[in-house]
Amino acid sequence: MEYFNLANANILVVDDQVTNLQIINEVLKEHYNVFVARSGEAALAHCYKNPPDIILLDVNMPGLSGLDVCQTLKRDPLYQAIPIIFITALQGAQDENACWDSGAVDFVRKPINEATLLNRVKAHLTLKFQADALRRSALLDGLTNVYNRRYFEQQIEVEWQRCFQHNVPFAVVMLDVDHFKSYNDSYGHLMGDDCLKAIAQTLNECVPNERSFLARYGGEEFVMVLVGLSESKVQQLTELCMSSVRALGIPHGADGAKDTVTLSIGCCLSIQNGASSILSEMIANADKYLYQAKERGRDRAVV
Ligand code: GH3
Ligand code: MG
Ligand code: MG
Ligand code: MG
Repeated sequence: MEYFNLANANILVVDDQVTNLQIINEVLKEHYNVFVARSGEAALAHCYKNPPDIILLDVNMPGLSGLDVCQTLKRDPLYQAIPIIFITALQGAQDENACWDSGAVDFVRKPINEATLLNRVKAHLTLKFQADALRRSALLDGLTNVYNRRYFEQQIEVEWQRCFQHNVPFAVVMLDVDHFKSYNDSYGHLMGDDCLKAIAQTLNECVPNERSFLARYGGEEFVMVLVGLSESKVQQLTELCMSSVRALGIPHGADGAKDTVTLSIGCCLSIQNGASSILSEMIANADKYLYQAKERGRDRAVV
């Protein structure tokens, strides 16, 4: 069971009445980082800038109501995972149903009971952190801890669309470990696994910016998606990937290998292919260039 440090949790408390904010803040501030907002509009602005781990939300406020805020966040894929607890003086079943229907995870009545509020917040934060951990692990490769194929397939589509719309250069880089079958045959699969982990970590450190990423494509093959790099920068980056892996100095004395573990790289740039190029064709081309790098003797990049 993973341990979650709930004390790092950020809580946003939203209420139009300052006294309510003060009372709730007093209860929570010993345990969590508490932020407050005095309107629905301010709450949304806070979330977009600094998404909290949980929101305690008043229902009746002038301007955007708590229900409006909840519905808005639940519609947005970026924010829908934030749990929302309504805190309200409303008593009727209809009002309560409206809160649940808007997507809240819980409902607490005013005047608040300190123990009830603290325990509910703790329970929902724990669930939120568990769900976050599951979501993360669904997108990471179990052996190397870099992104997995599933993440690659989702994210390359997203980045490709954005780059295409805004005319930003885009590159797909396929990286394959040379003579890896004979590495396993010589050193065993456990050392093979360690080798893949070290390579993945090194390549991950070569990722040049926030929107670019590395994923394990399968077996001993990785893929790097590069966003916003000129052709010469892409070329420098492929050199950096190869030299960083060589610099690990992992011995590989088997037939054909170059004493240390090396990579071959195939890279396809959107600039070369023209703005009309199709994503699947770019991936196929990167693969074709990788094959050429292998044929020409490995330990090289074909861009
Ligand atoms: P080339 O230089 O042409 O790429 O040759 P290669 O031997 O690297 O390529 P090949 O496709 O023949 O073999 C890939 C090997 O990678 C075979 C497979 O056992 C190994 N492999 C794939 N995934 C893993 C893994 O998770 N751990 C280990 N230890 N080996 C793996
Ligand atoms: Mg109110
Ligand atoms: Mg290989
Ligand atoms: Mg391969």
